[in-house]
Amino acid sequence: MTQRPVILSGIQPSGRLTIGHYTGALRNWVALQQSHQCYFMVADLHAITVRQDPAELRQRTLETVALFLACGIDPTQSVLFVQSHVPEHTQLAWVLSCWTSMGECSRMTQFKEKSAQHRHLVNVGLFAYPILMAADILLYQADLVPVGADQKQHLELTRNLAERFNHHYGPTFRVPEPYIPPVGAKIMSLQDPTKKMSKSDPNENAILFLTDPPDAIRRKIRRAITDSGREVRYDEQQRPGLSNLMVLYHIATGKSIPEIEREFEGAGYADLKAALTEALIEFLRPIREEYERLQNATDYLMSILAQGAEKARTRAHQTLQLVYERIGLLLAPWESVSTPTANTHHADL
Ligand code: ATP
Ligand code: LTN
Repeated sequence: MTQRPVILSGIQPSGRLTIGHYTGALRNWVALQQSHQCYFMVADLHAITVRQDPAELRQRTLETVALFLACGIDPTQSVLFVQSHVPEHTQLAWVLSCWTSMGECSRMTQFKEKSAQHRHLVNVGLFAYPILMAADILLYQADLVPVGADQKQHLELTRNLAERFNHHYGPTFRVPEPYIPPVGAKIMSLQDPTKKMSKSDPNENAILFLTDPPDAIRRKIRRAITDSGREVRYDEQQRPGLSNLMVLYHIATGKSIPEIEREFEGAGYADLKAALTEALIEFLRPIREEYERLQNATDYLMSILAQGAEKARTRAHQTLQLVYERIGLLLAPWESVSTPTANTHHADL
C-alpha cells in the first residue's frame, strides 16, 4: 500500500473560531484530507500561554472539535485529537528546547506581539511556544503543514530545528513544508483592515465568527470599514478594507477576484456589501447548523477524541523513542524491542 503524505496542523481553543480560521486553515484541511494522512489537533497546551478560565477552556476545546467536524473534517479519514491527550508533545518539546537558542525564540514576531499585549505575565511558555509547535509537527513526521500566513516564521524555525537535529544525529525528522493558501492566508479585521482578524479582539464587530447568525453577519458587514473610493477593484495596498471584503466574497461564492471585479463593474461598495452579506449567510448556515447539532453531543465528540488520541500516540511514540535513542537516553525497560533503533530511518515510520 502506498503511503499518503502526512499533514499535521492545529488550532488553539482560545476563543470562538472565525472566518479567518476557515480560510487560513480549516478550508485547506478539508481539501487535503483525502490525498493526505491528516492529523488535526486542538492545541490546548498552546492556549495556556495566556490566561484562560479553566471551565471555559474545557468547553472551548470541545466546541473547537465540533467546529472542525461542522466544517467538514471527516473523523473516519483524519485523526482528530487534543494535544494534551498525547504527552509525547511536551516530551519532544523539552528535547527540542535543548537545541533552540534564546535568540531564535526572541526573534519570533508572535512572541514580540503577545509579550507586548500581556506585559504583566511574559511567561517562559509564551517564549517557548514555537518549540512546542515544532514538536507537534516533527512528532508526526509531517510532510505538509497547512496554516495561515502568520505561522510562516514558526514553520521556518521548525524546519531549522529538524535540519539541525538530523545533521547532528543522522536522519530522524522529516523536514516539513508549509502550505499557505494563495488567497485568504490573512483575513483582516473588519474594523481595522491593517490588522489580522483575531478571535481575541475585544471589538466583536471586527470579527466574523463561523457561528454568527444572519443578523450578526448583516450588522458586521454593514459596519465593516472600507476605504475611500467607489470602484470595486482589488488592491491590497491602497484599498485593504475593500480587498478583504472581496476575499470573503470569493470564499463564500467560489468566484475568482477578476470575476468579482466584472460582476461589480459600474456598481459601488454598497452593492458588494449587500451581495456579500447574503452570500455569507448562506455559506455559514450549514456550518452553524451542523455545529449546533454537534455541540451537545459530548459522548460522540469524546469517542472521536479517544480514537484520535490512540492513533496519534502510536505514531508520536515511535518518533519520540527514536529521538530518545538518538540522543543517548537509556531505553526504558518496558519499551518493546520493536521500537525503532538508531538505524531506523524516519522514512520507515
Ligand atoms: P489569536 O487570534 O487568538 O491570537 P490565532 O487565531 O492566530 O490566535 P490559532 O487559533 O492557533 O491562533 O490559529 C489557527 C490557524 O488559523 C493558524 O493556521 C492561523 O494562521 C490561522 N488563522 C488565524 N487567524 C487567521 C486570519 N485572520 N486569517 C487567516 N488565517 C488565520
Ligand atoms: N501556533 C499555531 C497553532 C498550532 C499549530 C501547531 C499549527 C499549534 N501547533 C502545529 C500548525 C501545526 C497558531 O496558529 N497560533
